Amino acid sequence: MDRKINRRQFLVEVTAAAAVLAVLKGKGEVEAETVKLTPTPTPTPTQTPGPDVTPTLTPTATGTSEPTGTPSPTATPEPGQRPNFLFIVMDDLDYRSWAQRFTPLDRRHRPYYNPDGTIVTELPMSFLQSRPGAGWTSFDSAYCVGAICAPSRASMLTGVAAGTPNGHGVTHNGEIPRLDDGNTLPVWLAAEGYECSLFGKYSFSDHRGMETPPGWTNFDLGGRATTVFTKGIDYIQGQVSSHPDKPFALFLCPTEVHDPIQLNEQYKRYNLNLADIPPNFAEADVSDKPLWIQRLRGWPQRAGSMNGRRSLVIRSLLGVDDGIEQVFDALQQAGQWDNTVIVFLSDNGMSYGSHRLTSKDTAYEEASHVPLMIRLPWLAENRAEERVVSMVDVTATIVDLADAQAGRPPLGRSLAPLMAGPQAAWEGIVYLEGHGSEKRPVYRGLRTGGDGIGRFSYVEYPATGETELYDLSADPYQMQNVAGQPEYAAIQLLLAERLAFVAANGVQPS
Ligand SMILES: [Ca+2]
Ligand SMILES: [Ca+2]
Repeated sequence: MDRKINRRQFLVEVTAAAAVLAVLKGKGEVEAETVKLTPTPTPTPTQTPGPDVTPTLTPTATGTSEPTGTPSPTATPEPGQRPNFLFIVMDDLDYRSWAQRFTPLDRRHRPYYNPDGTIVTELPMSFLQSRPGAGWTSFDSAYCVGAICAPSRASMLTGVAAGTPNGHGVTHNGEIPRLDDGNTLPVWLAAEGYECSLFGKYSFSDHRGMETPPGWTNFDLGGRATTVFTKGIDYIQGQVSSHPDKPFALFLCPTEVHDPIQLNEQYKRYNLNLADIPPNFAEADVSDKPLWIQRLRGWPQRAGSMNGRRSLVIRSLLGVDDGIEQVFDALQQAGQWDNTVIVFLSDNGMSYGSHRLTSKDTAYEEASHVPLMIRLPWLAENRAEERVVSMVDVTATIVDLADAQAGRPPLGRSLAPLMAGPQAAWEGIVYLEGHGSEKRPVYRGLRTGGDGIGRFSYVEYPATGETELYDLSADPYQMQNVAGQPEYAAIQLLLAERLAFVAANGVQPS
């Protein structure tokens, strides 16, 4: 593993391995093409099949739902002008719950119909997902580094992993005191003249009254979206009147949709149907999985409880979406809409019974794949990006757009070129890690999907020597671990080598 590794060489080797794999698979059992040399849309397993109908129940306010307008002539902010940043950081919101269409039902549990006779379906955050005001990139393959609250949020604030040599050290919930909070994103932004504020959740089980960490002007912990967004709106209105020329970075971090969920009044009696449960729910054959999965006992075997839980999540999101509309209105009224970069994301996902798991903190898709949307107000179009990105890329993006200096060697890279031009090169290899518990061994892994490499999930458990490799183009639900299978040997070797580099250095190769 001490062979010198660099990105260019990796691309050459992985392309060759992909060609070999394609030939091997052409002979036999696995049908779907595995490795593509150009980015491709993955099948989106989270959407219900059927006609793409426009929901009619809820008007989508000011949104434009598809690419409109002409490309921005500059694709950059005004020279010398630093944009504001608005972060909306959700808690435990998995990609599937966010992206999946559901069917609203009337009081007698009947669906609504469109004029053409098709059943009305809705997205859980139809206002935000209408991409109001244009300039949005929907990153449909975004991953957190550690798939649990405090480690993930610390990665967002530092741009590094937890357990690598230069990591932030917050490997488990409750360990936020281990964070060197004098060297974080708000500190770097404050050094450039930003006023940084956080309303809501900071790490995990935050105690009110904790000392305000460096970099923050306002640091007001706790609260559901209704509370957090009200404070955010007050701040936007007050900030602009008191010092309109000072750029701000505003983090609104509601507790939704972390358990326990409380619903806004108007959604307590809201009825809906969900799409079918995914095939990896209560996975029947786990003989391909590591021992800790095989040893799980008492996993949910009926979908009802999991769908009940997810239905609650969706009704909660309807309320959060209403609040986001009010926050955006406040930005517009304050004259800051055209100068504010907006980032919407979640700290981690949730398993909902997939692979017999109910929670998070694993490398599986359900736990580590999160929603991510970013709006650059100087762009005129909306678009979706399928290539794989990481939450630490978001941190690098903010540093880039603010023209700030990161105080830590970044694990991620700025997404700004990717948002400005879909033709921009993007490797699409991100690092995943989890630091385990009594029953779950420590893992580290890579999720891939970008230029030159297909969609794979590769995970190692150093304590047990077990490995998992999923060929996600053929097996999006991770039903069959192909680690050790001869046709994947070349790909697995390259991924193992690359993973070893990142784990040993805390950065991607240059
Ligand atoms: Ca969380
Ligand atoms: Ca299986």
